[in-house]
Amino acid sequence: MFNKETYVKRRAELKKLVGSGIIILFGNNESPANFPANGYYPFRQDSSFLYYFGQQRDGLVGVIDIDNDTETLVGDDIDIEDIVWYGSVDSVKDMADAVGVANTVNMKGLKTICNNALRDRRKVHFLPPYRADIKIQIFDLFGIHPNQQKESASMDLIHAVVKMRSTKTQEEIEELERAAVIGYKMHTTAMILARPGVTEKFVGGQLDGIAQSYGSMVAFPTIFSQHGEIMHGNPSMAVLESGRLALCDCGAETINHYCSDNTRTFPVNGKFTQRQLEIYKVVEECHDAALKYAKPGVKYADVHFAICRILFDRMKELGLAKGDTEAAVAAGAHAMFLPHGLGHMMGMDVHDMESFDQINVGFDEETRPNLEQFGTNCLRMGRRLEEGFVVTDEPGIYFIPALIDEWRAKKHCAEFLNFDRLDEYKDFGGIRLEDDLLITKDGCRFIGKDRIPYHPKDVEDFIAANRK
Ligand SMILES: [Mn+2]
Repeated sequence: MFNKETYVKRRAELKKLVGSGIIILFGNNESPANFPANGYYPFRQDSSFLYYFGQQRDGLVGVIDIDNDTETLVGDDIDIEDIVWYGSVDSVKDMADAVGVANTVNMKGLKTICNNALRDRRKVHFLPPYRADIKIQIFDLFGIHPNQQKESASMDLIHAVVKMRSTKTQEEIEELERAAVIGYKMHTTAMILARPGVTEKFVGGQLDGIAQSYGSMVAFPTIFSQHGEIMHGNPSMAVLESGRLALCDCGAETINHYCSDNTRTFPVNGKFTQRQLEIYKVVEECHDAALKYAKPGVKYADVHFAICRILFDRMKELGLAKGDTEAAVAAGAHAMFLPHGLGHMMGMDVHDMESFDQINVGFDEETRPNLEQFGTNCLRMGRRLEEGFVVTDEPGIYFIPALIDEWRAKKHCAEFLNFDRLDEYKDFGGIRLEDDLLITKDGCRFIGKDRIPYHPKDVEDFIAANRK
C-alpha cells in the first residue's frame, strides 16, 4: 500500500467533493467456490475501498462522516481459530492507524451508525454494489431491496470517485508500470510456449501462474484462443494448429492491484502467412494511429472513429468493403470488422470503475453514448481525455462467420460490404493489438518500458530466437 498520507489526502478530497452526508464504502468479503472455506479466487478487495482505505483484509467497511468530520474503519478482529488456520493479521485498530483513520468499530457498530443516520434523515452515500453478499449487507443496513440499490447509489459519490480515480498520480503510474512488467512476461511466455500440438488451456494456465507469481492475480480472465474472432475466447482444450493465429489478451495486477491489459496476435507456427500479414498490418496501423491522436482535450470517441475510418479505407483496398468511408462509418458498417470500442479506462480495475456503469465513467454531459448502433454501443470510453488518464488502445479486425451470415441475410450495410469476399475469410479468426496509453501533458505514451514484440518481423524473430 501507499503511505498513510496518500489515503488521508484522498479522503479529505473526497469529503470536499461530496460535500455533506455520510459515505459508506464496503470492502469485499471472501468469495467461496464450492463450500464456505474454499475461496476459489484469491481474495480481491474492492478497488474504491482500496483507494480510500488501503487495507486488503476481507470483512471491512469504511465510513466517512462528512458533517461531523470523522472517519471510521469497521471490522471484527479475527479470533484464535482464524489465527490457528490462517495466521495472525493486524487488528482493525492497527489497520486504521496505518491509513490515518482515527476510529474503529466492530460490525455491530456499523448497524448503529447506519440506524442513527437513518433516524436523523441524513444523506447516506454508497456506490452501486456488484456482489450479492454486499447487496444483502445494504439490505440489512438500510432496508433497500437489491433491485433498487443501483438506483439508490449516490450519484454525488460516483462522480467524486470517478473524478479522483480517473487521474492517475505519479505513485499510481509507477504501479501501472510494474503491472506492465508482469504483462510483458506473460505475453512473451505465450509466444514462447505456444506451438502446434499444445492446448490453449496449457498456455493460458501458465500465463495465470505468472500473474500470481509476480503479482497478485490476473487482471481479468485470460483470453488465449485460436478463435480470435470470439471477443472473450477463454482458453479451451483445443490443440493449437500450424497455420492459425493465436490471440492472447491478458494482464496482471500488482500486489497493490493496479492492472495491465495487452493483446498480441501471433502465428502458432511462428510465421505469418501473406493473408494474415495483410490484415495484421491494418490493425497495426490503427493501433499506432491512436498514439498520434490521443491527447488532452480530444474526445476518445473521435479517436475511435478516426481509427474506424482508417480501418474501413484499408478494408476497401483489400476488396472486403466498398462505398464512401464517411457514410459507411456513420452507418456502422465498420462494426462488421470492429464490433467494439477502441479502448477503456484502466487503473485498479481493468475496466476502471465499470461497476459504476460505463456511462458515468467513459461519458459525461458533453459526450453521450450511442446505445442504438451495433458496435458503437460497445464504446466504453468516449469523453475528452485529460492528463493522467490511462486508456487502452485496442483496435482489432475480426471475421465472425455468424455475423457475416446475419448481415448478408438481412442485407445490413450491403452497400458497404463485399459479402462474397468476406465469405473467404470465415476461417481466418481475428486479430487484436492492445497497449495501455497514459495521457501526458501534450500527448500520450505507452505504459511499459519494454514493448511486447509487436511489429510482425519482431514477433517472428522473437519466436524464432526463443522457442526451443
Ligand atoms: Mn482491454
